[in-house]
Amino acid sequence: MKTIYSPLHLGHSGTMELISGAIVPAFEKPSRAEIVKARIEKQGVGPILPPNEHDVAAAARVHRADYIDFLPTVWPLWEKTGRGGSAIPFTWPTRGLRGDVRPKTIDALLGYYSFDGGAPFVEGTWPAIKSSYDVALTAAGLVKSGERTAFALCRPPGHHAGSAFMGGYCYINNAAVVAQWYRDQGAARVSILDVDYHHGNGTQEIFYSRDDVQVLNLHADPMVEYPYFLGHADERGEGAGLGFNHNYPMPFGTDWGGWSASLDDACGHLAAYGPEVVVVSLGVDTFEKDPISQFKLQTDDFPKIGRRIAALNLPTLFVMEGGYAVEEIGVNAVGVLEGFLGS
Ligand code: Q9C
Ligand code: ZN
Repeated sequence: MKTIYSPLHLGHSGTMELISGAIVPAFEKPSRAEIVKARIEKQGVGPILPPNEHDVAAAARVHRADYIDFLPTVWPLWEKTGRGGSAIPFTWPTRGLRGDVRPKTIDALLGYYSFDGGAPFVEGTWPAIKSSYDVALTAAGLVKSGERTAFALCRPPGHHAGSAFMGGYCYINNAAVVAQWYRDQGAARVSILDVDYHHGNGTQEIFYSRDDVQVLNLHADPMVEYPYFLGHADERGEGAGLGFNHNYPMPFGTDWGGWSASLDDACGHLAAYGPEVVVVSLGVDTFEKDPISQFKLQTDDFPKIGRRIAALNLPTLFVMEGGYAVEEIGVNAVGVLEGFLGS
C-alpha cells in the first residue's frame, strides 16, 4: 500500500488555539503527520511517495471559486497590515447580519469565509493546504489506475471545510475533492465514509442535495460536541440527495460496542448503494486518550475498523483527517491500514 506525503505541511504551524476559554498551543500540529509517517516506515506498510502538483481546478469543483481564490491571499493580506502571529477570524455573519455581502478587509474576509476561529493562517499555511490537496489527488490517482487502496497522508485535514468556508483546522475538503474527481473520471457513484470523531459538516454540506456521492458520517452527538450545528440523525439529504446522507451521532463514552454497531449499519447502506470507490475520511480522534474527544476506542479497535472496511471489497482511498493523541496517532492510524491489508 502506497502512502502519499509532502513535507510542505511542516510550514503550517498555528501559533495558538482558543479552546475551553483558554489560549493554548494548537492541537493540530506538524508532529501529527510526522508520527504517522514514522509509523508507516517502522511497520513497513509500503513506499512513501511525494505528490504530483495539480492545479486548483479540481478544488473549484466542490468549493466556490472565490473561496479557493481567497485562500492564497490570506497571509499576504495579513502581513500587509503589519501583523504576525496567526491570521484568525473573530467575527461572523450569523443570524441578523449580512452574510450576502463580501467585505473588503482581511479581518472581515476571514469571518466571511469561515464558521469558526479554528483554521489559522501562518506564512506556510497556503503551501501546506495546496500540498495536502496534491497528496489527496495523487493518492486518488493510484486507486483510479487499479491499486486496491492508497493512503493520502493529508495535513491539514479537510472534512470541516464546506463549499465556501474553512473551520475546525480545515481549509480545502480533500475527501470531497477526490470524491468529485472520481465522478469526473467516470465513476457513477462514490461513497464517503467519515470515521473521524467530529461530524464532517463540510462534506455533508457539499454533497447534501446529490445522489451521486453518498455520505456516511460516524461522530459525537452535535448536541454536545463540535461542530454543534450539523450532524443530527434526521439530516438525510435534500431534493435528489434525499436518502443519500447518513448520520450516526453517538454519546460521549461510546466504545467499540456502540461505535462498531454504527459502522456495521453504515457499511450496510454503503454496500447497498454500490459505489465504484470508497473514500474514507480517516480520523483517529475516537481514541480513548485523545485530548479533545470523548469516545473510548482502544488501540486494538483500529485494525478492526480497517478489517470491516476491507470486507466491503471495494477500491478504497484513505484520507487523513483528525487525531490528536500524538503519541498514539501513528499506531492507531496505521492500525486501520494494517487491518485493511490483513496484516
Ligand atoms: N471542545 C478535526 O478533527 N475544537 N477537527 C473543538 C471542542 C475544534 C477538529 C473544541 C475541533 C476541530 C479535523
Ligand atoms: Zn475530528
